[in-house]
Formats: sequence, C-alpha cells, structure tokens
Amino acid sequence: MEDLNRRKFLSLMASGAVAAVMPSAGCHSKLSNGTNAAAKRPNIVLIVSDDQGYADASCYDHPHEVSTPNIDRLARQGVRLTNAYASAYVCAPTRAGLLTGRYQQRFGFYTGGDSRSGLPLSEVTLADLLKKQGYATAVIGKWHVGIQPDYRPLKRGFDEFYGFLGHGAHDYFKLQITNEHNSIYRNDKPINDTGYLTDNLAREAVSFIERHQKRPFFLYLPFNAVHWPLQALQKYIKRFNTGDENRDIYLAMLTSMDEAIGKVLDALKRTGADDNTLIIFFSDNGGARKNFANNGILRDYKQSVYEGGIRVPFIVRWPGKLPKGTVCDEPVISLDILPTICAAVGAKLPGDRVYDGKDMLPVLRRETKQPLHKALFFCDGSDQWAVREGKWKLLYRKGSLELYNLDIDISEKNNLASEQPNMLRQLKALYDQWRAQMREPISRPKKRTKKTKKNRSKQK
Ligand SMILES: [Ca+2]
Repeated sequence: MEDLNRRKFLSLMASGAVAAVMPSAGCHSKLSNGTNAAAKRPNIVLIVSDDQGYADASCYDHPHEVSTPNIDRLARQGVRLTNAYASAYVCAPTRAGLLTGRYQQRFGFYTGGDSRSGLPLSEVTLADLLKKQGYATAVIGKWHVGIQPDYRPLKRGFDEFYGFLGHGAHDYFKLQITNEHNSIYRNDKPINDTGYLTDNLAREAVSFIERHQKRPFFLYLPFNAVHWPLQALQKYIKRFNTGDENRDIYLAMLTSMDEAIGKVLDALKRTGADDNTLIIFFSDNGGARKNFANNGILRDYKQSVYEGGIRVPFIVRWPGKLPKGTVCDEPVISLDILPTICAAVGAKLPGDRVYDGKDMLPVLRRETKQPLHKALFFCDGSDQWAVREGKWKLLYRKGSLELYNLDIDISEKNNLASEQPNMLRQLKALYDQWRAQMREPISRPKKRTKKTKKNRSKQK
C-alpha cells in the first residue's frame, strides 16, 4: 500500500491537485502516524441504512432468521458500537444532524416536516468541508433534506447525485420520472430508470468508486432500505420462512442491502482503495414497527425516545488505524461522524459555529477512558424528549417524566422517577439548559399555532 499511496501522491502532484488537497496547518497531528498526510488521505464511505432494527444485523444480538454477512464483515474489520444513537427517532432530522455535526435543533430541524423547507443554507455540510479538502464527493440514495433547487445535493457540497430528493419512502420498483419528490435524479436531472432501487444504489456506488481511483473520495450512501414500502426481490423472499410474510419481505430487503454493501466492499478491494478507506455504517433511527423490524431487547420503535427509537447498529472500520473486531460501549451519537471524519482527513472545523459532535477516534482506539460526551440529548420539538448522562436516562413522553438506569435496565422497564427525585431534577435541569440553546422548529405545525392563537384570544 505504501507504494500505491506514493504513486497516488505523485499522480496528484503531476495534476497540480496537491495544493488543493493539502490539509491546513496544525491538522497533521490528527492523523495517527503524522506521515505524509496528502498521500495518506483516506477515502470516506458513509453508509446509512433506514429504519433498520437494532437486532437486525447478525453481528448484534439477533433473532436466528437475521443474516447480514457483509455488515458483519465490517464489524469483524472494525469497531462495533453498542451504545450508539441516531440524533433523532425519524429520518430527516438525523440526516440534518449527520451532515452538519450539530444538533439539528440548533437550526430548528426537529421533524420530517422540517425537511420540507430543507437544511438551512446557513449550515455547512460534511460534503462542503471535504470538497474544500480536494475530495470528490457523491451522495447516492435518499436525500430528504431539501427539494428546492438551492437545497439539492449539488448545491450542498456534492459533485454527484443519484437518488431521490424528497419524502422518507420510495417505491423500490417504480423508478420512472414522476414529480420532484419521487423522481430518480442523476445530478440535476430526473431520469427514467429500471430495476430494484437498492441494486441501483450499489451499481452507482461501485461506479463512483471505480471512477475515483486517483483522487480521495467521499461516498455518502444513504440507502432507503429497509424503510417501507415492503417490496423485495422474489429470489430473496423465498429464502425466508418466519411464519410472517411481512417479516420475510423485510428480511429480503435487508438481504439486498447487505449484498449492496458487499458490492461496495468488493469494489474498494478491487480498486486497491480498501486499506485506505474509512467506512462508517449506522441506521438513521431505530427499527420501525411498520416495516416489521426487530429492536431486540430495546423498548419500542422508530418515533419514540425509548431506546428502540434511537439506539442503532453502528460500525466504524478503518484498516490499520482502528482496532479490528472490537466492541465499544461508549455512548456516541451520529453527530460525531462529521468531526470524526474531519479529524481523519485533517480538516479543521469552521470556527464560526458550535459543533456538538466530537471526534470518536480516541475512544474507538481506547486511548482515553474519559466519556466522549457529558450528556446526549433528543427532542422532537413537541411531544417527546430525552437526555442520557452516563447510565441515567430521563425521558418525557405522553405528558410525564420517566427515569431509567440503562446499566441494569436496558429495556426501560423500571421507571425510577419517584425513587430518584434528585437525579430526575438534575437531568431535567441539564435538559432545560440544552433546550434553551436550541431554536424553535422551522415548521411548527399550523394547527398548533392556530390553536394557540385561538386559546390566547379566548383568554383575552
Ligand atoms: Ca429512517
């Protein structure tokens, strides 16, 4: 690999691209060896699954019918996290937090409804940052953070786009031009395509990898699998016989996604990029009841601040830079991905804004025993919120507060709110302090606003 990287570097020098990819001063120390940073600049592959259950990867504690050999391959080659969270319990806000490294509530992005106006243009995306570092950038899959022209991928730091812009779900077989939400786009243009969408995302991802062997690349691969509608290839549905036809279809969708991930891993190997590629994989929220996902021992599903809505499968794999086949129990959140990637490539974070995510690399390398975060926060802007500090979790749901000790009660069965009033008060104060720093939702539901106005006028 040394020779290969040297060749890559010389090729970049010849093309005059080295100046563009050299990291800013002071960032080299972030790379583990401190050697020639430009030559070592890793490729980044960020794979996001959609509504996948915590128990629906066979490298996690799983029911017998689940088999995900390629996700397991990532876990064998990297670090598997057991206390990893998505920053929201639904699709769009998690993506907004992921792309910015900031609690999405800082810019008013709490719900799927907030995705209609899009990721505010004041935000800097991970792709913006990597593009500045000379990376080739692509998003292949589900965008879901803005439909209007200025909010589309090519305006948010990505060189290439294949996928769909809006809504959380997409038909897996109907890939013809319809409207701006549902059409499949290639870059700025809607196209007519055929096939099974998960396979197509693999095809496009492999093509992007093969076309960028001479330049560091950032491939953002947000699958819409295994989000409903329940649609799968017959050849895979036949493999399952759980007694529940819907679960069989879900598992077949999962098989297609796992095979797509396998194709990406094979392409990295084939092109020689494998050893110099950081791969991060996670699900954008907990498994959904609607798609027959399984969250194992975790309570509840997507759209809930119980663990089943927010704790997700999460793997980080970087050959030679991170330990292989290890398990990390440190609580992390999807917001950490942006600062981790920036640290890996030697990119400085902009100094004009607050970043909530933190570089996970020291924790993943077991270089520190300090907690990565003092606390983690979750909030949907209306009915539910939660705060986790160490083993304690306080959550608000259906008008009441619940307190759990996750160390001994991962399934959140024993509400300690009345037994631990001091802990409850402490966590509530921590949450209130955090919440006061966040903006109000971009698209506060109209009904709520009208009702509030009506109530106000009544009170007058
Ligand atoms: Ca989702």
